[in-house]
Amino acid sequence: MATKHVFRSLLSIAFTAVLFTACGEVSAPEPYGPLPTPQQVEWQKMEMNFLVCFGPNTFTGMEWGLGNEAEDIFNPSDLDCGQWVSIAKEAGFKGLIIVAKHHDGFCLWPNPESTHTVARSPWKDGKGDVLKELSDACAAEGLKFGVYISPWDRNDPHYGTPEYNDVYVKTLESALDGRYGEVFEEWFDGACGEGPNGKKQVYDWPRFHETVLKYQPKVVMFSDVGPGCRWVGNESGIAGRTNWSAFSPEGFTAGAGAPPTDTLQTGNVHGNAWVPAETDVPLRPGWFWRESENDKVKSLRDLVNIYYTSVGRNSILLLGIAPDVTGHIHPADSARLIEFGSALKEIFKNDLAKGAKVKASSTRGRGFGAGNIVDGEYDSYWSAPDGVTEATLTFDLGTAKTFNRILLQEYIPLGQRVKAFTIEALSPSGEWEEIASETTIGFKRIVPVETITTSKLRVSVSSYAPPLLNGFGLFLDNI
Ligand code: FUL
Repeated sequence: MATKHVFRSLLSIAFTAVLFTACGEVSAPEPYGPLPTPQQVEWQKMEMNFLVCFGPNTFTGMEWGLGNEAEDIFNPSDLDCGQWVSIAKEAGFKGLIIVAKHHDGFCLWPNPESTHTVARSPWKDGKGDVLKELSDACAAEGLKFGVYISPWDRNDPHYGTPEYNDVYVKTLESALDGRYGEVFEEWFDGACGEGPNGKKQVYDWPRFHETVLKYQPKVVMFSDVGPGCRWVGNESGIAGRTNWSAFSPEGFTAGAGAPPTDTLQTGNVHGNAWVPAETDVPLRPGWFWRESENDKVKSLRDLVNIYYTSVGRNSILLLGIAPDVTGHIHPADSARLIEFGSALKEIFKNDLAKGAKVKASSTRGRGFGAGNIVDGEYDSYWSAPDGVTEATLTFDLGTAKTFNRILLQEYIPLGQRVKAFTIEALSPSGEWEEIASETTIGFKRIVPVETITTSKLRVSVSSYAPPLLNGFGLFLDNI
């Protein structure tokens, strides 16, 4: 009886296997290396966010306030968070992170742990709350809200003693406990200078992280070394041409204990954690508003180039925005931001690879065909079979197309794999000519090339595991 049962079971497994093969269905590829959480994938899809820098520095013209500024210095005449949000939205940014407390310790919300807050300022008779106004404005427009709460505090008398870690934990709680809704990113600046008593703080990072996660389990935490995302190693808007989201944070800490800046820029090829790079750069020369810098807002060309060297290099862009003393984004800045958003729309509206016929040197099987690369669906991707790490894709554009930007995307939910790729174009005389040779792809890679006209392209990839590509595009930047 038992033998008969086993026989029947084996028969049924064999039948299922035959059916499976007949239908050509194959299983999804195995993941490779460290993987992003679903929140990190969503975060990367945001691509561009504001870092709003506003506080006593706006009124003093300083970059790093001393912490002894009188609270009554903070008095914006017409604070309008709705204006910040609508400019962000129109320019294509998806979230706003507010510098809720900078190194000077002044809190833009009535933090009960501090005496150095908006509650002591003349603004709205001490009844104002910038975090409330901004989180409400974000929610109204469907943008995400994040906070930067500097661990360094030049005002708090406990700073430099173990008690300060308690104060800081309670400060985090009062901004993150849900009273301002969901927080998509918490920004831990690495700066750790001296406090009012001349001492530096020994930060209790595990406790800080635990506190944030307790209230905001879906948050992505930024610091020089993660855990959610890492600093890109400079404030010039430039991620590494090679940029792995894999990273090994062991033995390092934020601030003075961070790895060398070139490691932050490139990540670690065989890193053991998923800690993608965030590229923070101010729109003006400084992070905070200054009258004297109204004519020094970055040019449109600079911003578009920064987009290529950040978002186009597997990073996200965090652009520093400095509202002025009225509490508005100055017209010089808002005009440039809108211009930037329109330029990106203009460049990327016409994908010249749309409708291209794609052939791959090998394909995993049904459901993983080369056509998936150009179908516009994020979760549909081409994959080479198991064991294949070198592959070539040929894109037949039908007719000759003229472009100078080539976009490639890897399907990162299953890891970052591609270590090198070349792009060749078919010349008028029918020869393949190399037009680019690069390393990593990641979530999104935009390769600038000389303007070229061709009807066929060939992309050869070399990777650590079967490559998975879900996006390819050709664009013309005429800005
Ligand atoms: C830096 C800070 O020291 C700047 O003041 C600014 O907040 C920037 C975003 O990060 O490290």
